[in-house]
Amino acid sequence: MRHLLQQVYRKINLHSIIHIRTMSRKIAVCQMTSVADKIKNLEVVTNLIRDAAKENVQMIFFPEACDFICDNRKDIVRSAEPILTGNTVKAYKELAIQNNVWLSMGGLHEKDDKNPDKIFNTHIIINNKGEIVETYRKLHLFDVEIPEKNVRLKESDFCTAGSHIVAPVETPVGNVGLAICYDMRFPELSTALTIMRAQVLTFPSAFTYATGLAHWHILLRARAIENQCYVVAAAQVGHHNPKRRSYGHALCVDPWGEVLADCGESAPCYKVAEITERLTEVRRNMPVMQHRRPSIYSLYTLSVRNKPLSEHCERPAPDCPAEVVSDAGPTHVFGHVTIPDSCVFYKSELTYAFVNLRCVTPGHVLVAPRRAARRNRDLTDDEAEDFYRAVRIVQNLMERVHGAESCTVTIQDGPDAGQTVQHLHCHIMPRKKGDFIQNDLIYLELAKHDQFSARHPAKPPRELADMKAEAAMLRATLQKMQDEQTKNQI
Ligand code: AMW
Repeated sequence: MRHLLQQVYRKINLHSIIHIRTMSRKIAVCQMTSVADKIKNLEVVTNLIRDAAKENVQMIFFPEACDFICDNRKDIVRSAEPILTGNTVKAYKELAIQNNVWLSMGGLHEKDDKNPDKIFNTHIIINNKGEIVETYRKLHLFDVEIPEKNVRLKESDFCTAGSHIVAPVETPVGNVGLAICYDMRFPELSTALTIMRAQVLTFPSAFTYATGLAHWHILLRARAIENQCYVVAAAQVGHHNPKRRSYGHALCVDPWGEVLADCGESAPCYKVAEITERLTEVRRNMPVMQHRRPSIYSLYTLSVRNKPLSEHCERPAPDCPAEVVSDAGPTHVFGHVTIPDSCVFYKSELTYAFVNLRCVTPGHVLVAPRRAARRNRDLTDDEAEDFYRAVRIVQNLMERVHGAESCTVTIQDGPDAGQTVQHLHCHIMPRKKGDFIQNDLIYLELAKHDQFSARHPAKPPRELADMKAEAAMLRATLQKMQDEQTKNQI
C-alpha cells in the first residue's frame, strides 16, 4: 500500500478536489442511437438535456460515441474533432450553460493532431459554467472477435489508448470517477478510483448487443457492489448502421447493487435517479475498503495524471495566487500572504497560530514563526524551541475542541515536499477514526487542498466571518485551558 500511495501522492491529479460530503442529488442517465450524422446526434443530445434539465437534475450523463458512430475507419478519423476547438464540444458547453447542468460526455472521438490515422476515445466533464473540468482517455481498447456471436470490433485499428487514470472530479452529485465502456471489465481501474475517493463510477458505453446480453448488468452491479459506489452507465442502443447494434439498458446502480434506473431498449430517452446518503450508509455498515489487505495484495502501480493535458487546457493555470483575506486591523506576514490578526488565535514572542483558509479536516490550523523564515533550517534555536512548544499547545487545544484523540501534524518543508507558501508552517489536523478510507490518504488531500489549476478551482476559500469566529472560539478555549492549568498548579 505504501508503494501505491507513494505513486498516488506523486502523480495524483492535483486538480480534482475529493471529499465525502452530504449528498442528495439528482442525475439523468441518457440513452440514444448515434448515427454518422453529427448534426442529428447533437439534436438528440440537445433535446435530452433540455428535457432532463426541467426535472432539476444537476448532472446528465451521455454515452460513448454520443458525437457520432460511423461504420468505417476512414469516416471515424475524418469526423473526429479536437476537444478544445471542435464545434461539437463547443455546442455541449453552451448547452451546459443554457441549462445550468454538469455534463458527462463521451467517449468522444478526439482528433489526434500527432497521428492523422488515429483518434483518442475521450470522456469529458463539463461544469454548468461551460468549462471543461476534466478529460480522460480510454485506457482499455475493445479489440474483440467472437465469430459465433457476430462480434468483431478492433478499436486499436483507429484509436490510441490513453495512458493515465485521472483522479475523481468533484461535482454537485459527488466525486465522479471517469472510465469508458470496456474499462468496466478491469476492476483495478474502478478500485483505484475508489481508493482515490470516487463516489460515482461512470461507464459511458456503446456495448455490443451480444456481450451486453451476457455481461452488462452483472459487470456494472459488481463494480458498484465491490466499490460501494454509485455506477452510472449511459448507453447506446439499437442499430447504428447495418454493421453495428448496441445493447442499451443505460443504467444507474446504487452502492448496494440495486438497479435504480434502466432505460431498457428505448431511444432516445433518459431516466432520473437520486444519489443519496445510501453510499455513506452502505460503507459504514460494511466497511470493505477498510477490510482490504493491502500488505498482502495491492495495486502495485497507478499512473495518475498530475496535470491537465496541455491540449485540453482552456486557460493557463495561475501559479499560486496570493489570496487576500483582508480585515481592518493589524496583519501578520505569512509568505506571500497576509493573515489578519482576527484570524490568529495563539501568539508567543516568536510564533503564532491561525485558522486556515481551506481545511483538509475540520479544525485544520497552522502554526508559523512570526519572522518570515522559509524553512525549518532557517529557524534560530530560540525560534525552533518556541515553534515546537506552540505546536504542542495548539495540538492539545485542537484535540480538545474537536474531541479528537489523534492529530496529523506535518510540515511540508520545501517546494518538492509540497510547500506552496514559502514561510515555514506546521499543519495540525485533528483526526477521527475512519475519516479517510485509507488513513494515509490525508496526505493526498493535503497535496490537493490548496492547489490551483486552469480548469478546476481549488477547494473554495472559507468566509472571513467563519474564520474569525473560529479564531475567537479558539482564543477563548485556549484561555480557559491555561486558566485551568494555573488553577491546578496552585
Ligand atoms: W503548504 O501547501 O505551503 O504546506 O500549506 C499552505 C497552507 O496555507 C494551506 O493549508 C492553505 O490553505 C493555507 N493558506 C493559504 N493562504 C491562506 C490565507 N490567506 N489564510 C489562511 N490560510 C492560508
